[in-house]
Amino acid sequence: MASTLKVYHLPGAWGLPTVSPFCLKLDAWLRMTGIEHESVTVATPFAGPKGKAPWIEQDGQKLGDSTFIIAHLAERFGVDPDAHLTPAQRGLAVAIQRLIDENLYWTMVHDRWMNDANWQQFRDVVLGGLAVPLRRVLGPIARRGVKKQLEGHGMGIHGAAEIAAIGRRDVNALSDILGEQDWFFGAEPSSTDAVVYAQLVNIWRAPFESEVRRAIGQTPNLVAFIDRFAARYYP
Ligand SMILES: N[C@@H](CCC(=O)N[C@@H](CS)C(=O)NCC(=O)O)C(=O)O
Repeated sequence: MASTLKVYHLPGAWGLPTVSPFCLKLDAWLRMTGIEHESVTVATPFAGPKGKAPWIEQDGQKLGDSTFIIAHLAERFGVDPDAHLTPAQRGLAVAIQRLIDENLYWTMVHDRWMNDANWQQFRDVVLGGLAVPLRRVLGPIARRGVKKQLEGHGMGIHGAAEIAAIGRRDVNALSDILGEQDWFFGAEPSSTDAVVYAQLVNIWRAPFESEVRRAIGQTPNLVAFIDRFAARYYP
């Protein structure tokens, strides 16, 4: 018999089970599919097989990366919340996921970590699982590491106003794709809704001033979408 599926994620705040959009994406997808598991909160992502959160462990095997994990679990448990999608919608689902995971996410990282006022608050959230003296030492080191990641990705070479414009454009694109629909692909939720919710709610619910957060506030259909998803999967 298979051992319990363990899902490792970073700590939560602001009423969210985790402040990591990738961890929340997986958590939301697990809620959507009803796969039984044990959630384990970790203070740092370093024990994961890729040094990032989330990761899972079952039968002595670890697997990292939310997208690989979801593909693995869908096959292992024979579930597919995307079964109703047309080929064109499947293509669009990949494009939306890339927009969020590979672009919009990095605007949020910039706003949380590089904006001084936001960082004063966020450091105690993101390092909240560590003892206070360790937090004080690790905070600046972690911040320098994230700055390097941002530059390596490419987002970090832009100025704050440019990053805001990039994020605003992503948010408006998502709003245009959703339009009047309840879910990104019509009347039934799919994995894309978990991807979008996890990222948007992490910007929307965080008490940080940012242009991207303001952009979400100016798209009533996305705000309604966040509330709809939360009401259905996080009542
Ligand atoms: N592609 C990965 C990205 C995971 C990721 O970047 N997780 C962040 C937390 S939101 C992390 O663990 N960062 C730690 C680090 O980069 O040192 C996924 O989809 O799971």
